[in-house]
Amino acid sequence: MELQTFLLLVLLLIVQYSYCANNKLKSCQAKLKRLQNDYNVLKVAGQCTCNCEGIQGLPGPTGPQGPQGPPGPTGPQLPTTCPHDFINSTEFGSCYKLFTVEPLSWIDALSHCQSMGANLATIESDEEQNFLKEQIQQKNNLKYFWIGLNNLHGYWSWSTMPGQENEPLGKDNYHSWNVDEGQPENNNQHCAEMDAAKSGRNYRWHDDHCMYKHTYICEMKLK
Ligand SMILES: [Ca+2]
Ligand SMILES: [Ca+2]
Repeated sequence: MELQTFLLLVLLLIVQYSYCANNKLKSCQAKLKRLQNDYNVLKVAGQCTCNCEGIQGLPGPTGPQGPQGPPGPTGPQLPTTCPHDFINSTEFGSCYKLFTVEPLSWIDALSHCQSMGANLATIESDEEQNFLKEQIQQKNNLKYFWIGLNNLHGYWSWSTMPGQENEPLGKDNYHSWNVDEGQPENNNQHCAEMDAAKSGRNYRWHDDHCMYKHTYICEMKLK
C-alpha cells in the first residue's frame, strides 16, 4: 500500500472514531439529562449503553473466528402454582399480591416484587384492569398503586425481569391512561400508577414521580 493511501485510511479512521465517540457522548448526555431529576437516575444510568449502529464506517479486516463462549444464562423458571398469600387467577395465568401496608418508591416496589420472583403488575386488557380494580375495592384502600409501566428507557414500557428486553408500549397495546385528566403528563414523571386515591376514583392510570412512595401490585406469571 502506498504511504499516501495508508495515511488517508488512518485519517478516515480517526475522523470516524471521533464522530462515533461524540455521538455516543451526546446520546448519553441527553439520556442522563432526561433522567437526572429522577430518583432512579443512578440506578438506571448503568443502562446507558450507547452505540453507533447505523453510522457507516470503513469495513474492517476480517479476523480469525474466536472460540465459542459458554452458553448464556437461562431465563427464570416460571412457577406452576401461586404462593399461598398471592391471589390466583387462572384467567390471566398469573398470581397477584397487593402491598398496602408499607408504601415504597417505584424502584423499591419493583425490587420487592422481583425478590419474590414476581414483577410489578402488567395490565394488558380491560378484563385484567377490572380484575385488579375489584381486588383493590375489596381492600377498600384509597391509594395509588404502582404498576410496572415506566418510561425510564425513554419510552413507555412494562418492567421486565433483569436481562429481558423492554418492548415499547405500542399504539395498539392496551392502556388505561386517565386522558381526561391529561395523563400521562410526561413531566419528569417516569412511573405509572393506578389511581384508587381520589373521591371519584376510576382506577385509570397516572404517571408520577418515581421517588414517591405508593402502595403497589406484584404479579407472578405462571407456567
Ligand atoms: Ca398481567
Ligand atoms: Ca401525572
